[in-house]
Amino acid sequence: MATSARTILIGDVHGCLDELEELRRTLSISGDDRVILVGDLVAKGPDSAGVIAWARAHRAESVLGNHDEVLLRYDEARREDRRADDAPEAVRKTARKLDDDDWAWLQSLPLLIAIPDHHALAVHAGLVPGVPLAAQRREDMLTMRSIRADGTATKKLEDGVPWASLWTGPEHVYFGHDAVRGLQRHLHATGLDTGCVYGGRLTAFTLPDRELVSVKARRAYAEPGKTLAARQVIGQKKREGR
Ligand SMILES: [Mn+2]
Repeated sequence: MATSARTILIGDVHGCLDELEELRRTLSISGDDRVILVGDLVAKGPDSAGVIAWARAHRAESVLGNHDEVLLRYDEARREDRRADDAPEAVRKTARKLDDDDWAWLQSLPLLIAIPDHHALAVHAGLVPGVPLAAQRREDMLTMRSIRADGTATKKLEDGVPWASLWTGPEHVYFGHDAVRGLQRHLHATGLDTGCVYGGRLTAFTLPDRELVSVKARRAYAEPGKTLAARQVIGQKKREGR
C-alpha cells in the first residue's frame, strides 16, 4: 500500500502513548507522512513525557494545547523563581522527566499550523468565525468550544453553539479540545478529540484520502468532567433502550 505524501492529523493524546503507538502501526506511519497533532499531548494520562518523546522521534508537528501551556507556564515560573510550588504534582512529575530539548520543542509549538496542500489549518480549540486569523485571540484558540449569540467565543459547552458548525472556511479546520462533543464532522471543520484518556478512542484523519482511523483506549485513565460523565450515562441508557 502506498503511504507516501499523506498528512495525518491526530486528536488529543493526553499521555496515551500505547494508543498513539498502536495508531502509528495501524496507519503504517512513515517518515514520508506529515503528522500533525492537535495539541494536549500531556496531562491526565499515563505517559505525558513519553508522548513528547514520541512526537520528537517521529518528527511530528503539533499545535499548542491548553494543557501543554500549563506545563510551559509552570516551567517559566520555576525558572524565574516565581511561586511554582502550588502546581499540581502531576505537572511537576511530567516536568521532571523532560530534558532541555523537550522544553525547547514544547516552547516552539505554534497556536496554528497551516496545511496549504489541503487548504486546511490545525488549531487546538477553535477559531472565531468572521474574525481574521491574525486577529484571533490566543485564549480562544486554546480554550473555546462554543459561540454565543453575540458572536463571541466561550469555553462553555451549553452557552451557545459549536464554533465549528459556524465556520465557513475557506480553510478546513482540524481541531481537538472537545471530548464531550467527541468526533465532529462539519462542512468546514473536523473535531478529533474522541476522549481516549477517558476510555474512548484516539482518532486520526488522513489527507488526501479523508480516511478516519481510530484505536480504542486500553482503559479509562482519567475521570471525565461532569458534562462528559452525564453524556456517557445518557449514551448508555440509549444503548440499553431505556
Ligand atoms: Mn484542551
